[in-house]
Amino acid sequence: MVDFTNGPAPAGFLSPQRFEADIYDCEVEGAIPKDLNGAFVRVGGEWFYPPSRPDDSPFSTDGYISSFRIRDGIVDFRGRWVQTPRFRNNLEARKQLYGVYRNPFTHDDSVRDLERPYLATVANTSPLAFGGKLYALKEDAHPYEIDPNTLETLGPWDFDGQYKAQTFSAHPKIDPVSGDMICYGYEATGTCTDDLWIYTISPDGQVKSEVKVKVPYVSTLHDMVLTQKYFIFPVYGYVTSMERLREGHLHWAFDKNMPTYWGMVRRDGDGSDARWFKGPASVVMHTINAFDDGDKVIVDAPISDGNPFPFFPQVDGSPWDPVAARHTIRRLTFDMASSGDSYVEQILDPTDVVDLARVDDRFNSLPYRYVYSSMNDPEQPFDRDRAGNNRVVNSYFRYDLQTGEWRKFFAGDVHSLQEVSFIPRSANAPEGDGYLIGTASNYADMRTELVIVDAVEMEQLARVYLPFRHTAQVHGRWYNNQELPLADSPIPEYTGRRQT
Ligand code: V55
Ligand code: FE
Repeated sequence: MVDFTNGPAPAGFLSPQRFEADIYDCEVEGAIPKDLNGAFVRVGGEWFYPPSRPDDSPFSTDGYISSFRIRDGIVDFRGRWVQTPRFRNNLEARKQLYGVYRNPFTHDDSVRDLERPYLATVANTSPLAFGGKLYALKEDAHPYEIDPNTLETLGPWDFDGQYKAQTFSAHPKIDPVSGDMICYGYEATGTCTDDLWIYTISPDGQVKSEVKVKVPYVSTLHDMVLTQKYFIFPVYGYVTSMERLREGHLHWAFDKNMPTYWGMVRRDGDGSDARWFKGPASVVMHTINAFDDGDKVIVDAPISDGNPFPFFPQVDGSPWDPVAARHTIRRLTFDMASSGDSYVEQILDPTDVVDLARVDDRFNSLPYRYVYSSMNDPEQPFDRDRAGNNRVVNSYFRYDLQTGEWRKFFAGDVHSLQEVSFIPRSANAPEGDGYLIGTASNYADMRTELVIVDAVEMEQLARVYLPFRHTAQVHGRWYNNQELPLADSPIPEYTGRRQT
């Protein structure tokens, strides 16, 4: 029996739907550019069974992966649960066996495994396409390989045993110069360990280097950033310990007195020369880009002064602070020729933005010009009568780092946008020449829409309508048909009897 009455989101846009879906030939308004051939892949989660405790984090929801397969102006949709051991165990037991966020002590006796916490992953954070393969990622476990066409779960993948860390981040980077993937695991040797292991993997799946470092304190090392010379890791505010976990708490609490550290690890070194620069408290859940400038390293990121997540408590018991949770786009400058451990932090613009920013990935780790993300533009209308009292992100933006110009695209007065992806118009198009793509929740019609926008004019080209509200997205990405071996969707099978 399933009872969501006292669980999270018992009603409303994000209430659990618990189905898998195939929509052949989706409803499209406008014209999808004919040169788009690929898939917009979303990873997120929803509760198949309600959480074991009301204070658990939405980051514990069961992983779900979906794909909008686009070619020749048409779209086919597919959505599937990620079949983790945890998901299977719950189905078999017909109930939630697992405790709170990344705390193995709180799981049911039948599934508790303190030595192998990664068996409790929900694979609900981000998609990754690399070397022609598709994965669903969460930072507490190995990647789960997914068939890019059927979205079947093929299982965890450790690069034929070459990847030795127990965990794998949700935000590996692809170096556009070498084509290699830079990935890492923190808490790499077990729960609460201070081991950060960094790997460089070639597109044919061979591990080219393994670099091991120790972090200054164990924190949520959710994202990293890359230059041609350095692997760069922010460590900030969220803390954990075995004592906390034994007491039954969620994995993270926020300590506003902890400094921010930025780890600079030479890509051609062995980790022994890692330098940790130190600055005031902040949260850098996601990054934008970085590049080398002589002896300097420039890092851009959406940064908040405090805890962006109300469900991770403050260690001092203070209430969550929504003002400290706001993100601004900031630029950090590290002088690698200096012997000190300080850096310069500059707010590039005071606009309050969503921290899920993208760049034209061909410029990852290199000097670049455009930042794309989403925001709630207060000058645009919101129809509360039709759309209810929902939290809203109504616009995409392009921020020009060279001129300071902002261009915005407004998605509608009953809509809230998820993470945007940038698609270059062609492999050789100049930076920023292309499209933006992402999903929007339509709170009035209670359905999900895929939005396709010209990234220069910031005008809508097409919109795809799903006939239902789709699960919460954490991260979504566009992958073209060179990056994934995407087949044309088969016509749905006919299993009945035909009249002849
Ligand atoms: C994030 C999301 C997670 C997680 C850790 O967005 C960090 C940040 C959906 O799960 O486990
Ligand atoms: Fe993320």
